[in-house]
Amino acid sequence: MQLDRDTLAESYRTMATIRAFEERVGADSLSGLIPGFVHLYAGEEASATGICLELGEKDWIGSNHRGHGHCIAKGSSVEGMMLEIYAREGGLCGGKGGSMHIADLSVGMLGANGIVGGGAPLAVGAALSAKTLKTGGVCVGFIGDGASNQGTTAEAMTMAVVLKVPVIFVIENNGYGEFTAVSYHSGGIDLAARAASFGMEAHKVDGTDFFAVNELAREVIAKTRATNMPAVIEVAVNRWHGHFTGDPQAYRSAEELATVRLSDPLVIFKKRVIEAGLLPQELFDKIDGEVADRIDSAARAAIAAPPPDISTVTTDVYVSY
Ligand SMILES: Cc1ncc(C[n+]2csc(CCOP(=O)(O)OP(=O)(O)O)c2C)c(N)n1
Ligand SMILES: [Mg+2]
Repeated sequence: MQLDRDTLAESYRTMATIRAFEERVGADSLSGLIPGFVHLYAGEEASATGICLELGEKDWIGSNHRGHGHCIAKGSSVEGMMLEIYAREGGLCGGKGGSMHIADLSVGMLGANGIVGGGAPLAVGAALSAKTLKTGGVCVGFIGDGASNQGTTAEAMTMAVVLKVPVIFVIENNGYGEFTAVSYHSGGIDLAARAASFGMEAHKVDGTDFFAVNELAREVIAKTRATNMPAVIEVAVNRWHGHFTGDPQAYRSAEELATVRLSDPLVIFKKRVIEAGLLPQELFDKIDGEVADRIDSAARAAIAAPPPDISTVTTDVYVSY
């Protein structure tokens, strides 16, 4: 394990924050407190956290409709995100974007995206700008297994290889595109191998294991940063909830739903770190308590906040350069 104790504790805090955030937002969505669709990232925490730990201020991420975990791992304020998701004044996008359109350029988060496959070209564009402006930055484009079938993704991968830009496509393979299993929607092929056929190095990793994700990310991101060569990481993750909150998941067996929760990335992380004698159980308990308080305060503040004023409806539409 190459990470120091502080980094281990902060990485756990990030994963625990994503989990608690998603469980709260899920419950409040079902109660009708949140407008619009909400897609939860619970179960997939080690992917965003392990990858984003290797990114800095000059780096960007592109995201998708299941983007809360990506935002939190890249450093967005959970308070600002809550206000945004509950459609309140002061949200990261003025309370006008909502769950599927949170963007936070202040931390290099290019935006969640309701268009499946829409994030990959944005990631290539950001990587091209980093290369052109010689910032030393890279861009990670988080896409799903379903999005990896999109034409936009194929075009983005082609472009990335042709232009040699520092982009890392992270395919979060959670086994489903909406309600259709990956074995059917992708024709049973190997997603990393297909991505590799565009001319990139492609890797696979177990997304329930934070350490495996992080070690691979460290190696791949450093190489892309040094060479401008794009790369792919396929992360095998488990989607704990339905495609969106309220999806009864009739297409998954009770056994499958129970089994995926046996590989909880947070529990796996804790066990490894405690057994290695690096951090005590008490510290994890303390972090869990602090995270629970923070999420509860953020949600309460969002519920109490006013909606955006009607006069803002036409603002923030265009960017002035
Ligand atoms: C262009 C486009 N087509 C279809 C949809 C409807 N849609 C929303 S999410 C989704 C599945 C995405 O699957 P995946 O990329 O695996 O992401 P996951 O939801 O599993 O995280 C689809 C088809 C959409 N939002 N945009
Ligand atoms: Mg999927």
